[in-house]
Amino acid sequence: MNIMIRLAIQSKGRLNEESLRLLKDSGINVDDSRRKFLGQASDFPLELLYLRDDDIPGVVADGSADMGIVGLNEVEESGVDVEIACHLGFGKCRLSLAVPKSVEYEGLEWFEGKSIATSYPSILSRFLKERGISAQIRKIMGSVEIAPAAGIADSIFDIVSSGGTLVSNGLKEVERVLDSEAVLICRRDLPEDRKFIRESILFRFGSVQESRGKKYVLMNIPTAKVPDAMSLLPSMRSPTVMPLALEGWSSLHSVVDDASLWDTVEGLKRIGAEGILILNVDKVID
Ligand code: PRT
Ligand code: ZN
Repeated sequence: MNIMIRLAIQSKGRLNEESLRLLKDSGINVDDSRRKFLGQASDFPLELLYLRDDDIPGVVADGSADMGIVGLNEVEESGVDVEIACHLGFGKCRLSLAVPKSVEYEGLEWFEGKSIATSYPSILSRFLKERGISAQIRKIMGSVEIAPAAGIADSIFDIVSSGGTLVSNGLKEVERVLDSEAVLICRRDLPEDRKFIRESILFRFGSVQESRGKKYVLMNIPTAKVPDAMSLLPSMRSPTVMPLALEGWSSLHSVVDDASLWDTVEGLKRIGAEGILILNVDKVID
């Protein structure tokens, strides 16, 4: 029998597309057109199991799947014991307490004796218990943000991303309880003969993540200006400097973070860099 890893991902929803993209960028191609319940990678020992996100931590914990890609919020809510193998940098959000914006909120004591609507009762009750607050938790599975206006609860505990949903429902975020993002989880009792596949997935995911948000920059620059150029590039790996055939000029190559790209490039231009090329970084292997 072929040794394989079974990876559970969200079948549809916010994490589905990014999960598939991460696999594809990692050279793991799954034929998505015939997506049903199980999919098979064509060029990697991996089988995909498409599930609702809520079910992923449980199936990984019980070994029905070996690994999973799911929001940390779902892992925490499920309370199961799985290994968080790595953070994946997408699906970023937070779980927060929010109250009607008219409330003069001064601290967590406000919640004492109040009702809170949420789809995350376990995380909320753990949080309140740790802080010694007793409140009434109302579990509702959708449209939590309408609960206060509908008279269902005094406040809510829900996922916030941009905060737009809170604002449009007349609510304000008052306590940020958990920062979440998609994570790669792994069953604790992964059979020994599958561990090399787990290592390969981790290595590939790491390289893809490392390359994101980075650009490769090449330019020609007067050799006398190379030290100035180096000082403009503080956060970078050591740049490569090569002499050009043209006397007194060098070619400088480096990797720059997207966030500082334009500032850096403008600075380099000011000190005399020419022919600046900015290229996408496909993979970074450390
Ligand atoms: O069907 P299934 O059960 O698989 O999916 P689901 O409907 O339970 O989950 P889905 O697809 O909505 O979200 C999957 C995961 O994405 C969540 O568990 C989080 O880890 C992550 N995530 C990231 C988010 C958000 N951002 C997010 N903004 N999940 C939900 N939201 C909601 C939020 O509750 C709010 O109501 O989006 C709304 C808009 O948020 P604002 O603050 O940007 O307005
Ligand atoms: Zn769900």
